[in-house]
Amino acid sequence: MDELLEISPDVEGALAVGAAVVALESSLISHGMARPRNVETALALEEIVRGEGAVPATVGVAGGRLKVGLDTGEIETMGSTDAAKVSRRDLALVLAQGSMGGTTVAATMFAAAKAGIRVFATGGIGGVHRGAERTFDVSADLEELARTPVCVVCAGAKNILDLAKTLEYLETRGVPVIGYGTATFPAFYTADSGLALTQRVETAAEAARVLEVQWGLGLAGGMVIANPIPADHGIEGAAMERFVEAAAAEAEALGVHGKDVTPYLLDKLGELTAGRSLQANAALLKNNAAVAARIAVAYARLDD
Ligand code: PSU
Ligand code: MN
Repeated sequence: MDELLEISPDVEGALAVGAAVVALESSLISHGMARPRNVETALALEEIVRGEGAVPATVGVAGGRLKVGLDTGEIETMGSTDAAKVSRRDLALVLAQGSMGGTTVAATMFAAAKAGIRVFATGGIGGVHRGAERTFDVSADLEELARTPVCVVCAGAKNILDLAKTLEYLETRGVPVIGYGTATFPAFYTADSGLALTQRVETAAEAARVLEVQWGLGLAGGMVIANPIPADHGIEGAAMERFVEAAAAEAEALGVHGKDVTPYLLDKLGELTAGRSLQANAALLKNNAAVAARIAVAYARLDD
């Protein structure tokens, strides 16, 4: 076994026979949601993936190893310990020091690719922050999407970010952003950001075929499958916009910066929406896990 990368036996077994596997992130558990909802949601996502006929692989860092396929005990520990937020640049230090870490989209993509997993479900990707022209705050998730061949199924990105700049950045870096049954980029809590997408698929089979062509051509990077929040769980765009502006203003006034910005804003939005943002978050995560599993199953079938 690789000393630094540990793949769980069921994930390894599935990969060995070319069966469908879906990676799941753990910064959601360490920083995205409070306990006990974080652990409940993480375990529910695994169940949904299994229900669609794929094997879940929750990624995280523990005991000096990058783990692909945390077990239930490890997920519970992650959810109740003070784990670090681990993006690409944090991997080496957190592994070297043997501490626990929840992996972001960037670090989860890196681990998934290393293990041979091609499909990953998350809530929302990081992106270009509002005011990035002053702060240079651009999530490492975007660079990872440009370089690492993993398909990320997400509900777009939160409008705590500058979504128009985020899409421009992805276009520049050659990352397909494909609407899943939608012609506009979803804004996480809100199904429609109003920003048009030029790429769209309707089914999991169609998405799987695009993956096959992307990597068959030797295009090295990843792909975003933008899957809107289910209609009955969305929060109205204008209301959300007011909450985001309030949260962002407070973060700026308090001097919150760097890796603390995203967790701070998420927490603040939970407060401002009286928990509605958390319910919406869980609903869209489950929806993304199901779609990712269907894409992974369709992708695995292409080789049969
Ligand atoms: N967006 C969300 N919820 C999250 C994150 C982003 O709506 O929990 C997390 C993801 O793990 C994402 C990370 O990869 O924050 C991005 O952080 P940063 O902007 O510091 O790169
Ligand atoms: Mn950042």
